[in-house]
Amino acid sequence: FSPSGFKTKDEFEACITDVGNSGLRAEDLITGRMRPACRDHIGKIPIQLAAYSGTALAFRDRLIIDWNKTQQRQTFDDQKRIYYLSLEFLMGRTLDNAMLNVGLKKVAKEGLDDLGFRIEDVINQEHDAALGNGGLGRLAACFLDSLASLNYPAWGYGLRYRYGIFKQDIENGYQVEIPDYWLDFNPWEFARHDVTVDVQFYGWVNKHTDDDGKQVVSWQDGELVTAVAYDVPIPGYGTSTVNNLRLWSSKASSGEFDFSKFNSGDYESAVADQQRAETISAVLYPNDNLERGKELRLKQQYFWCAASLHDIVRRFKKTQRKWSEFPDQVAIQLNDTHPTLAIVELQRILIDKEGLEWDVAWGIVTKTFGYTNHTVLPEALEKWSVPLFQNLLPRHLQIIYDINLFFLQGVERRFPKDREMLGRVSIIEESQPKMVRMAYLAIVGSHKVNGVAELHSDLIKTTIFKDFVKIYGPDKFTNVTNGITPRRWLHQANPRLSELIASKLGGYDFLKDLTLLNKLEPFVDDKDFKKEWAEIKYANKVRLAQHILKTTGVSVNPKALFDVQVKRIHEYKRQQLNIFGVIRRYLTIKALKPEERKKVLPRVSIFGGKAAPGYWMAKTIIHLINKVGEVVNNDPDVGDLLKVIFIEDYNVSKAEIITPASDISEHISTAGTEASGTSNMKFVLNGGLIIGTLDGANIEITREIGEQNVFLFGNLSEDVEDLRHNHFYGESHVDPELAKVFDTIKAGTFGDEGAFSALIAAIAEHGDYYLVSDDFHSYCSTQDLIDESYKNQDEWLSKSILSVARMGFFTSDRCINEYADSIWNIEPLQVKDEDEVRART
Ligand code: Z16
Repeated sequence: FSPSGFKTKDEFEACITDVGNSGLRAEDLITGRMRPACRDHIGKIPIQLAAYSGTALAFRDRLIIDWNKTQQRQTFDDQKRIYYLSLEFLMGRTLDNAMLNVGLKKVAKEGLDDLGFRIEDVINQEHDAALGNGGLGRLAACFLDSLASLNYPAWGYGLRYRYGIFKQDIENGYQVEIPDYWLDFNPWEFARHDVTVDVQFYGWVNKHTDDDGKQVVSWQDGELVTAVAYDVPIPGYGTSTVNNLRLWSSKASSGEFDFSKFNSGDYESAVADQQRAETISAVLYPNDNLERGKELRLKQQYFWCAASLHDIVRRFKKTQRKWSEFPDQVAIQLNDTHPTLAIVELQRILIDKEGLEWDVAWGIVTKTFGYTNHTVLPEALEKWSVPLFQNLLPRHLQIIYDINLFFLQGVERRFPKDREMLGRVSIIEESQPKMVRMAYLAIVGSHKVNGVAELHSDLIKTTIFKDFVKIYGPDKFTNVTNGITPRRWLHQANPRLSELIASKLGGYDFLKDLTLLNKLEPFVDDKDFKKEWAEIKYANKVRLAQHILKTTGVSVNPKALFDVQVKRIHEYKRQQLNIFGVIRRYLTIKALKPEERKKVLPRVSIFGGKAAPGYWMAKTIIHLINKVGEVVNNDPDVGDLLKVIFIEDYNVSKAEIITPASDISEHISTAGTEASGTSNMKFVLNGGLIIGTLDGANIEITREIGEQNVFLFGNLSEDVEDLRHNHFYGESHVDPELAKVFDTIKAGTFGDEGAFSALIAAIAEHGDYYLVSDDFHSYCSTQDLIDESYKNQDEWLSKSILSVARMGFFTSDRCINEYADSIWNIEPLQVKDEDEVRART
């Protein structure tokens, strides 16, 4: 038995009391290697923390072996690889997932039990890896899980932020941001001090002609920053494949950095130089669906793209192939426009460093890249000012101008009569200052562009990228509807439901082929099955109620209907519509006579989500939710009939508790604004029903699970433009029920009414861009319908079961297979039978 090869609980125990094969004992971890804050707490929490590190290191050792094997096999096999470039990877916790993927959670549970630990407590010691904002970052994490589970040779590339998304505290009803320093003890990363890349910034471009009369271009001077690789193992479920996520960390370049300054009295400026370099990977920008054009953000983007491209090219060159074979070996997917500079960087490497002709190089580049768009919101589309670019990346700006020139020449030839077209599609916007339009650059430099749900993919073709469809034809644009990994979002988050399903389906195969869930349909009339289904939901609600009590001090009745909206706070996602609806409900209850109140279905309205620190209106919405909660939760007329909860610091590990506990969840964005949404999928997969607009993936969810199982409301995306127009030019008025809600707020019922005036004015006076008033009536009557439906528990359960049975389509495994077939042209690696894993818990 080797420490990393444990199979039984006894071997596992030996392993963790000896802390894997690291030579450390648990005491060493407490006294020697833990941060001082933990050492001070010896005897309180750190013993749990030691159990966590012991367990994590034992599993990590195990993963390393498969990781090395996978990497060797991929190198030996030398197939085409997919590189997923994402500025965000919202991974959450790793240990639980690793235990389940390796198939040894049961062994670990029993071993920890023997040693006097509860596995849940041990799992809860781990800090979330929160290197993302919301849907986009979590999608990248789900994709990594699917890529490994399906044995695709794949790498993720990202940034190793020292601070992830901020931690959210609520103080007096206001959001307060606390830095998320998460790297104190992270057993899941491996510093690769042997893998570094020097990345250049600023400087100037030298063009001259060499002896053969060939033009040579070089980018000179400026400053160098070193990228250091940190590798994170990504285990697949039920397979020995362990892929790699490579995150870059910035530090002062040893070539550049002047160590003599330290000694020569210039200590301060030496430290400043070092800090400036380290600043690049210091912090994740906390905006979701908003780009602000800050220089440091552009630096992050180039730093990460340059390091990743260098790494990819270095790996390719080892194979001694011709450059023309590059697209047969390498596919690169751009997760939004954040990594668009990778296109320019590859072109630069090929023409300036490798000496290829422009056209040959450009052919290779466009065959290599694919671009995924995640939004149509104009404020989220990246644009960089030309002067900023010129200063930071002078050579890249020249290449962009050349790309644009050749592109526009082609357009002019094809559409000689349409002069205005050139201005519309130019990569350079002729504004003051000029701007580089990154989405256009990404389209021109890729062979495929995809949206993330059907409606969204149609919308980009008919609105923001309409001209490009004319230029390239419709085949360049495609749809890949988002998905989620059922391993984390069903099996891990809701183990009892997963177990019940497995008991009926004869095993856990559905976790690898989610369409097998349809075999649940016959059980929709099975009384015992339904009873168990209901009990599991109830148990999950009890667990959430305990969390709510512990964190907010409010006691909620788990028998009430749990209504959940958890996601980033944004006007387009319309948490304000939800809270206005809650206020209306409060007013309705207050107006009832005591005996009438007995007929009201108790409801708990649960909110969670972060506002970008600079997004004032979003913060106002959080404030209102909390103020409404204070009043409603303490009103004796209301009691259990209505509770309003704001769960602090919504993140991946909280989502794992919240998602399985919802009866209804809200996906109520203004039609046409939410590209896809992915929490909608998570909730339905866990047996919750949804209320939603005809937006994003709600539409496809409805198609799959049946209209009778979804509570739809609101205006359609095709009518939004006219409605907005009417707000200004037609007769428009605030919905009368909504007006009563506004009056209540203005009367000071929820504290200082001035605090909320901007929120009301946006709707009543400034054009109601998000159609809150237009949709209010329809929203409220649909909520009333939900109350009625919930009273018929038998029918409700049938809807819940049928919905789960029909969710097979929304696995991220299906997405990844679609990307692999239609965009990347890659095949899974054959994994030998003896390497295939192992009984599962
Ligand atoms: C983001 O999370 C999304 C889009 C975007 O432009 C930027 C960020 Cl940080 C989200 C979309 O809003 C959401 O609808 C979608 O489901 C998700 O990306 C994944 O595609």
